[in-house]
Amino acid sequence: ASTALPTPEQPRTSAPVTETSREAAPPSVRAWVDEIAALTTPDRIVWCTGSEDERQRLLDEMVLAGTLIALDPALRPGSYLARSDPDDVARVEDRTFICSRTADEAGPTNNWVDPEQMRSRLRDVFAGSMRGRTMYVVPFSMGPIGSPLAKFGVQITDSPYVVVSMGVMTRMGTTALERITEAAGWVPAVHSVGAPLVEGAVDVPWPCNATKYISHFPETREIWSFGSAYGGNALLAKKAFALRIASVIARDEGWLAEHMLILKVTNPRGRVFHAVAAFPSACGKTNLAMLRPTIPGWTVETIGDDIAWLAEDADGRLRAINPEAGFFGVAPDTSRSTNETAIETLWGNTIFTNVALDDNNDVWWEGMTDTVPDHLLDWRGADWTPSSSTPAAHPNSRFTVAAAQCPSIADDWDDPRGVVIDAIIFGGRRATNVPLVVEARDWEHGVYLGATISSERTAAAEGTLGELRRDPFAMVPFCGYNMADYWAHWLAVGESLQARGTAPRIFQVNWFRKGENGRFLWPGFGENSRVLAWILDRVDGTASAVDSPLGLMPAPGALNLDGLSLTEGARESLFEVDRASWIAEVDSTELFLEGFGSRVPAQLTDQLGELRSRLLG
Ligand code: GTP
Ligand code: SPV
Ligand code: MN
Repeated sequence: ASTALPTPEQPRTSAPVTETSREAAPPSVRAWVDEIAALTTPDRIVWCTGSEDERQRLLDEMVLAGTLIALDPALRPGSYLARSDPDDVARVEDRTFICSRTADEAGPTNNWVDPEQMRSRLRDVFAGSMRGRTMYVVPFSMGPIGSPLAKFGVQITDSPYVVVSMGVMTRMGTTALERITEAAGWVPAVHSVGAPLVEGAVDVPWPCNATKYISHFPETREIWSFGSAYGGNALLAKKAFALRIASVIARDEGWLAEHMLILKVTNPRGRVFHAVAAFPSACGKTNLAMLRPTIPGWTVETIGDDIAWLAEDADGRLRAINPEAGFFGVAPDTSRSTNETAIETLWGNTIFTNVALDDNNDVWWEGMTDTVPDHLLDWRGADWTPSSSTPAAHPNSRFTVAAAQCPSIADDWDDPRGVVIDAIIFGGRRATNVPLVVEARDWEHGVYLGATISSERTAAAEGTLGELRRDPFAMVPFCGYNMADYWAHWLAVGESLQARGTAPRIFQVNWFRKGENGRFLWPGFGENSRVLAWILDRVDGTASAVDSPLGLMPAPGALNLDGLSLTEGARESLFEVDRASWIAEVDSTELFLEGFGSRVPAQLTDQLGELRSRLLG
């Protein structure tokens, strides 16, 4: 019997109950599972069905084991808090490896290790790594099952937290397994927390290993992840498959796998648009995807918040699907005033990781409410008061929740055909220089804008906060091959679209420019609808623009600022192009491009030259 659901309108959080066994799997999956079991020597093997019963059983087991804390069901039904190991809180980019045949194929932005050398290291660390634990076999589909754009994978993991999270983030279980065929192909992903339980040892709430390997083999399309149970390190369908491996498949098959949100916008005249936007980690994708417009007549609906797969359809139009089925979103600063839609999505059936626990057994994080609770348990479980010197929630604390539970989810969000894309937006977190919005002159200029994005580092990955780094297309941590070849691939896709007159327009935005007082010049969040309106009016042919060295900017009056009280001079500062600092920017871009040697497409060095002469002109 199925577990009683908290409310009648609760959507499915995983696939329906169906009978399964290893017999449902094609021989290649069975043989691989046997091989990994022989290597990792788990005590038990469980083939996951994705049923509600299975999910509840795993949740109950994790509560008993101390991995999860059940929140008060009257306040937040079906919801749990996980506290990770304090050393396992974000993606580990310096332990993320692209093991292509040659270092050149991985390119200068990836950590490359020779595949044979990595295989032998992995064999050593995975040998016996699941002793005393259960090995779960987790079949999944990225994209609506039956979509021509969808792809299958199977993750093996010894973490029940990962199983339950994969059940939210993907279409997981028997419905996926039954459709995996040798012909369709599937991506194998092996994951172990790397903490075998030897005879009589007691487990810890969040097992992991100080040594981590997040390894990808682009040629054989394999993923091996060891030592972490956190987010992108461990939910291998997400960044490892849907971006790093998928970007390689996409290059070979002529489509695009991108770190992009997808949204649907309806203008006051009822015209529907779809747009995608790539911003680096923790730079506003979830917030833009769930935006509530502050300007009248506009509606924004959500299709995806992190990853988009885009391909040309039979009519030559670029279509996008969201390969995921859930959100793994940043908690801090999510509030009714910044992202009311997210707050409403999180009413129940949510797994929170590394947020604070209040005295009512509910969650809290910095920026959630105006008033700060007098007492909390912080993300490590220690007493916390407003006078504490460390944040109550970890800066990269997150929520995991089904997309179907989002009140702004679009009716076409899981359309197997995907949605036709009208605009592509690139962005980053830049306190200086980069204007609020710029339109690219054409596809090549748009690719230049995407390729030269830089952004201040956030807590989404281990590293120095605030440090400026290049993050082309927001894909530096996620591109499975040489970034210069990736730019060439974007140019090739654009050539085909431009030839058919169907290429989406490309824009660059920056919500994070600061004034001299160090405060954001732009209010952001719902007010970003004003920028979206200009972008889509440009697509519609109804908004005017003026030229600038950087590209096209809103003509005076074209950006709707009605009812918005910007500080004195903010409108000008948001669009200011300081020639001296832009020439410095161009110099640094030139050095950056030189790092890729002769692989850099000539179109991009041409764009750089044109930008320099416009700035000097
Ligand atoms: P990942 O899940 O790591 O890929 O992040 P994301 O790109 O989805 O970023 P998200 O929307 O979660 O936002 C990250 C942080 O930026 C949050 O703390 C937001 O509150 C903040 N943020 C988002 N949009 C805006 C904005 O328009 N203005 C300002 N000032 N902050 C924003
Ligand atoms: C990101 O870092 O871009 C995320 C979180 O979306 S993770 O899944 O950990 O990659
Ligand atoms: Mn992301």
